Amino acid sequence: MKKNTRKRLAFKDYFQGIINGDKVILAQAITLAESRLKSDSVLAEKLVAKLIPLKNVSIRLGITGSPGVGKSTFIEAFGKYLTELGKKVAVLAIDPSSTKTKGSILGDKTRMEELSKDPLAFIRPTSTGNALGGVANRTREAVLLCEAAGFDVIIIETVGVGQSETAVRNMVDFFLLLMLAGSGDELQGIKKGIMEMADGIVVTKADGENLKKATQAQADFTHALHLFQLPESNWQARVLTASAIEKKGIAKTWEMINDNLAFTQSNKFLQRNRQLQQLTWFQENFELALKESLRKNVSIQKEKEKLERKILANEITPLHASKALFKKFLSAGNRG
Ligand SMILES: Nc1nc2c(ncn2[C@@H]2O[C@H](COP(=O)(O)OP(=O)(O)OP(=O)(O)O)[C@@H](O)[C@H]2O)c(=O)[nH]1
Ligand SMILES: [Mg+2]
Repeated sequence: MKKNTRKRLAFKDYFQGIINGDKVILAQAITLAESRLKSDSVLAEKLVAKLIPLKNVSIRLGITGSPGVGKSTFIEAFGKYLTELGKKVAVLAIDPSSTKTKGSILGDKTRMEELSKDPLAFIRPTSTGNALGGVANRTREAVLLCEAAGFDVIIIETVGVGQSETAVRNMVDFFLLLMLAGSGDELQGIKKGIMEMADGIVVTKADGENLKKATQAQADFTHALHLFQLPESNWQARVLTASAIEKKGIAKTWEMINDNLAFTQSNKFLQRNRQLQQLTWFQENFELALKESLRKNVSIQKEKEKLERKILANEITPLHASKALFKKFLSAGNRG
């Protein structure tokens, strides 16, 4: 909506602003990367390419958990802890729910109120909207832009609703799962997959009446994790408890992350993982480009509709139809 009225800066102004760590310009550059306008995304890509060689080496953290588990409150406390250590912290909150309402984003802003006022922090809610597969791309670009702006720790927050977790897992060094004691989280099959991706679990809201349950859940999750095979990093995931409200377990979480980084640095996994993530990025983009060219190709789309009708009329099998379409794409498709 406001795309048309948004003022665009000159390339050198984005570049210089980011190098200077200017948060306003950083935010504008991320908007550019998220824009659906071709000219914007081209400019953003150019910017990222030019900034990559100059970027700071940061720690990339993914934080996930079910709605209401306490992600934002935890990040607020954790982020404040880090800025007090003198670290510059960027938070990119991916919000898959915000197509319909802006509620969650506004909520996040108020929940991270202190952190958002902190001169060492930068908070950026990102609506995934209806971006088709482009979310991962945009977030990666945003990460690189934050690194170029000198941030030491980049936190990517995502709600635990499936797809976005895998995407975030593929762009971070450490993946933290927040869980609530006695919420039934531990029993759900879906959670097992997410637990297997985690380098650490923090049982949230370990305070007041909840403390005992949280300590029990810690033991249960630790037991469950030991039943899993060790991941490629060979790192045994740990389980902690924390209370963001009482500021407990925050320092321990940072310690766990640092232990993991030291461990994966010494066994060389850290570096290799980042390289593999580069390859994933490459592959995903190539596939996106293929899909895009397919979608835009009028003659292929026409042929596709024709074949769809034939499939429905039982005149051709889906397998034959897909082969026929692919053949057409190979011969003429890429010329439009
Ligand atoms: N007792 C207690 N309550 C907490 C703690 N952390 C968060 N809460 C409460 O739990 C509720 C949800 O917290 P959020 O931080 O918004 O949770 P979230 O995971 O970011 O939620 P979504 O963004 O909606 O997925 C709020 O009412 C918080 O006040 C904690 O450490 N202790
Ligand atoms: Mg939140």
